[in-house]
Amino acid sequence: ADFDLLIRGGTCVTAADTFRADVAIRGGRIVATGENLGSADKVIDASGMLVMPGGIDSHVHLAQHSAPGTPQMADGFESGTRSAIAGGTTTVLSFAVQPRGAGLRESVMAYHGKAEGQSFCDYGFHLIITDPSPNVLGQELPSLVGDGYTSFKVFMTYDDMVLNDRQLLDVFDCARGCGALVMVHCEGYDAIRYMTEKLERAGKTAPYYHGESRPQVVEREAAHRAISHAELVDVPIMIVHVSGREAMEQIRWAQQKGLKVYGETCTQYIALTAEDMKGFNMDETGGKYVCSPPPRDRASWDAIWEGIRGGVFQTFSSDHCPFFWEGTEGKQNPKAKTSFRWVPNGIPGVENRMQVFFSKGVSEGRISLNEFVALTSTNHAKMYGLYPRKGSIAPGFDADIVLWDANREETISQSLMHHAADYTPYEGLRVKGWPVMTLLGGKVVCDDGRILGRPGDGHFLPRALSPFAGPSARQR
Ligand code: DUC
Ligand code: ZN
Ligand code: ZN
Ligand code: ZN
Repeated sequence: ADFDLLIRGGTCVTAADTFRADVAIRGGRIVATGENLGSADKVIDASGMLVMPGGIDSHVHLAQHSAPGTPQMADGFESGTRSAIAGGTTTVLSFAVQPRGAGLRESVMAYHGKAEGQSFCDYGFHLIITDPSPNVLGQELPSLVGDGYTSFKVFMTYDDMVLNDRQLLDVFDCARGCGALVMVHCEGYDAIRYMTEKLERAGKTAPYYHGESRPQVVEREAAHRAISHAELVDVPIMIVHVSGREAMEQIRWAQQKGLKVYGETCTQYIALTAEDMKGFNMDETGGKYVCSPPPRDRASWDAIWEGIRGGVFQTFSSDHCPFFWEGTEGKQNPKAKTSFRWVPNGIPGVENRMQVFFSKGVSEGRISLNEFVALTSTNHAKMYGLYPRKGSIAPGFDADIVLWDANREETISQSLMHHAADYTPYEGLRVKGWPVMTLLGGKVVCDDGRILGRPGDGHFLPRALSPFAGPSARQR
C-alpha cells in the first residue's frame, strides 16, 4: 500500500484553514492531504468529524516534587498523560523544578527518570528556577537551553520558589543572553503574606479566603512589575495563568507599547468562580477548587474571552496541577483544615481543557474553529520551539491528530476521567463537542475513551529556541 494509514472523509482544521481532505500517514508523519491519495494498510472513516492537530498543553504539572510532609501530586507521567490523550492532547510540557540548593542538571534528570517509559504522549520540560546562583545562570542554564530545554518559569510568590526583583532581573538577563523564553507566575509575595496573616487573625481561614488573600490587584501589580523588568532588560516574557481583567489589561497595554509580552490563560478562568471555593467538608467542597491565581467571577470570564478574541492570549492551557481530595495526603489533610494557606494550590484538568474550551468557545460562538486550533495546539508549538514538527495538519508534521465530534454532548464527570486524581473540578459541566479518537505518531492511542496506547509510546521532545524569545530590534 502507499500509506500506513488514511483518515478519510473528515474536515481538517488548522490554525489557518478549514478544508475537506483525506490525511495520509506514513512512518508516523503526515505525508499528504487531499482527495484520492492512494491505498493504505488501514483506513479510518472520519466522515462527520473534525480532524485537528492533537492538543498541545504547554502548562501541566506531573510528578512535581512537593516538600516532605505536604500533599503529593496525584498524577505522575503515566496517569497524567493517559488523561491527556483521552482529552485529545498529544503533547504536554511539564515542569522540572530546581529545589533550592540543587543543581539544574540533576533536577531535570530526576524528572526524566519519572517520565521515561511512562508517558502515553510526547512531552518536554520547562525548568523552574528557584535558585539563580552564579553557576546556574552562568553555566547550567545556558547549557540546558542548548540541550532543548528552551523555556523556564520563575515565581514571584511562594516561600520555596519566590525570586526577589534583583533575582528576576538577573534571570531575565540570562534568558536574553541564551534566547530562552521566560514564563512568569505573577502574584506578589508580600501582598499575599500580608493578606493571609490579616485574614487568619480575623479567623477567616476557610478555602474561600484563599481567593480573598490574592485578589486581582495582587496579580496586576506583579504582572506590571514583571513587564517593567522585562522592558528594562529587553527580553520577551510569557505571563502564565492569567485569571481576569486586571492582568489581561497589563499585558494588552504592554503589547500596545510594542513590548514582546505574551499571555496564557486556562480552563479554570472561563469555567470556575470564587463561589466554588465556598465550604470545606465532604459535602462542602471548596478546597477542590483552590488554585493560583484563584478563579474569579463571571465578569472575569468575559474579560478572559475579550483577551482571547483580541489576541492578548496566545495559548490556552490546563495548568493541570492535581492533588487528591480525600485522605490525609490530600487537599483535606488535617493541616489544610486549619487554614487555606495549607491547601495545596492546583486542580486537575488536562483531560477537560479542549472539551471546555471548544464548548464555550466554538459551540457557543465566541471563537472560530481555527482560533480553537491555534490556542490549543499551533500557538503552543510555535511559542515553545516545536513548530513545524507539531501543531498542524500538513505534510511533514507528526501524525498527532484528534478526531473531534462537534455535535456530541456530554456531561463532564469523574467517572469519565483517566487521571489518578479522585475528582474533577468540572464535575457536572455540560459540554458540546468531544474528542472521539486520538492518534499519536499515526497510532490510535485512544478510541472513544478506551486507552489503546501504552506507557512509553510518548517520547521526550528537545525543543528549538522559541522564535518569540528574541530581544526587540531596538536593542540587540
Ligand atoms: N502555579 C501554577 O502554575 N500551577 C499551580 C499553582 C501555581 O501557583
Ligand atoms: Zn504558577
Ligand atoms: Zn501551573
Ligand atoms: Zn523513550
